[in-house]
Amino acid sequence: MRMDLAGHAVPTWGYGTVPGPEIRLRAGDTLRVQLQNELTEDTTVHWHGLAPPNGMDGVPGITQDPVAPGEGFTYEFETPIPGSFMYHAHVGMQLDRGLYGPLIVEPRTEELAYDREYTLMLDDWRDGIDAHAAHTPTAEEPAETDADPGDDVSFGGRAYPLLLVNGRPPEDPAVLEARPGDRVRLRVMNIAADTGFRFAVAGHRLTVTHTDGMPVEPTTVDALRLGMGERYDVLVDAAPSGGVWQIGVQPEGRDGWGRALLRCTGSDATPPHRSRTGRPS
Ligand SMILES: [Cu+2]
Repeated sequence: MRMDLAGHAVPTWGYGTVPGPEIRLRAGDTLRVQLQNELTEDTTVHWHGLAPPNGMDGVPGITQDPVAPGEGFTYEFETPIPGSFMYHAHVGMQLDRGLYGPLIVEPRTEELAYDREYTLMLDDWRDGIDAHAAHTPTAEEPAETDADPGDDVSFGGRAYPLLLVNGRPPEDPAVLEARPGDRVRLRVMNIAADTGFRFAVAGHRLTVTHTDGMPVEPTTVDALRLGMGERYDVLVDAAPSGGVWQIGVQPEGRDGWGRALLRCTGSDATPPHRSRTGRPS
């Protein structure tokens, strides 16, 4: 498929959209997903954070035979535990592309009170990006033969120059709408292959209610750190005065940033765009 990165159509592999369609069910429901492999190589789907029977867990060679090109597989299992989860391809580097999506299991009775909710999937990205700085020898980065073997590996996301929030680069951010004073539930998920993130909402505090799908003693913080695969559910009270606020995502240990916007009804202002180094442009 092609996806739009701020006006640039880039080729990638995805489940129709990036992220893929949200799967939402209730605790105790049966998840049933028909996979049809239209890729040129084997694939499987892994249900990140869920605990399905082994044969449905999508780890090729360990829990499931890979699904060959042109073949299909029906995933079917019960989802007894509520929480914020993810699904993604689990063959080779397929997860590095767009083959992922959110999976929400709602509790039978929701104990949290909030006015609206959004899911934010944080990703590091390279498909369609020409300048793979970390893979091109430069004066600063000598050719691989002279380099530390570690340079062959993208520690800290160096091979993923772009950061996406819900499949969108900072130049074209997702906009979360709320009314002033709304209590907003955010399900924040790190689906990146190689990047830890710091996450914050300008001018707002975050009350953490769940980590990795499990309820925790509510804790109010300024920012979160999410390792790869982690999910945090937070409550945010949109500013009573309204306005447009940056939802900022900063990679740990390197330059760059990603963002979405929290826009209160009646506010048209757009915060100034900032360059990928985080400095105003
Ligand atoms: Cu996973």
